[in-house]
Amino acid sequence: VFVPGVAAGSPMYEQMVAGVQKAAAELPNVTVKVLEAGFNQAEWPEKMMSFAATGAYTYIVTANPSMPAVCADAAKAFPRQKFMIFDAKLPNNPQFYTVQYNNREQGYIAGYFAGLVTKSSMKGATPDLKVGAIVAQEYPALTKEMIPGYTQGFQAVDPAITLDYRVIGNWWDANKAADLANSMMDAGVDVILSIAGGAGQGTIKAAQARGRYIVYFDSNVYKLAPGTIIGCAVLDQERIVVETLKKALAGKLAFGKADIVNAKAGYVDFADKDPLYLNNVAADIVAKMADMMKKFRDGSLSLPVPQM
Ligand code: RBF
Repeated sequence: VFVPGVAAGSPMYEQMVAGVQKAAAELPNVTVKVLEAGFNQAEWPEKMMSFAATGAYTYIVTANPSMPAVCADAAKAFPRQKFMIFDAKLPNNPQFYTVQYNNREQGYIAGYFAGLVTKSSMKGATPDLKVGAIVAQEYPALTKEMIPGYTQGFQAVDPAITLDYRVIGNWWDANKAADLANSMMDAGVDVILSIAGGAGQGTIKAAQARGRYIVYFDSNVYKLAPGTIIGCAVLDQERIVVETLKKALAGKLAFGKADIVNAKAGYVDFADKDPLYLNNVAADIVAKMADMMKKFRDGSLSLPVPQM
């Protein structure tokens, strides 16, 4: 498992590692090595090359949308090496299996929730119709899918709602994230979407100190800050990692294929069964979210598949 960053605090990476370990525990003769490649993205291709050069791994498992490009040289140098990349897309290369999420649906779910909260009379909601997003880094899945989906979601609640959007510049600087959060809260923002891995801790702490709200991406993390993190638009990366590894080890995984999964299939969802959600969110918002999520889950609402 090649973690492009650090697993702790990064929901998608924590789920990937957990999924691989779970599959390995259930399958005979599988051993797992986890390499954390750290935050210097310029070093990733070389680290991937060294990882593949060992020849020790039947499959290299990794995750994030930049990894097909990061793996390219290693794949060419070691044509028998197989890669499974989650949260990414690379079709038509028999060394790779990839699966991406419908991040537009994920963004919409977070945005619809944020819109309901900013319009509400919940304790931490301000009179301003302003929602926030603090992101670590810009990349196509974020700027073309997640943020447009988020915007579509809160505008479906009220077209007058506006977005305060800030970029930290890396995935680790919690102090900078807190500064950005405080500056947007000064401007009247009451609910902030965090897509920033470990740096998001700063956003959470800042919102907690001022009684405002966080909507989170990827994993159910209500318990990190109950009553502050009040909505989680989740991806079931752990489940798809387990399923994919089991298929591969049974000789049934179609390498060369690029899959995409969505809310109807249950891999993109809203964590709305947790008491830390139900007990901390106004009942009318819970009801409106349930109506909206029912449509995603039964397929009567769906958003276009990302083309990137
Ligand atoms: N997500 C994290 O939680 N932590 C990270 O360190 C991290 N690093 C990333 C680096 C790059 C170059 C890219 C493109 C994405 C990264 N992601 C990271 C984002 C992650 O793959 C996913 O897009 C978001 O978590 C939203 O689902």
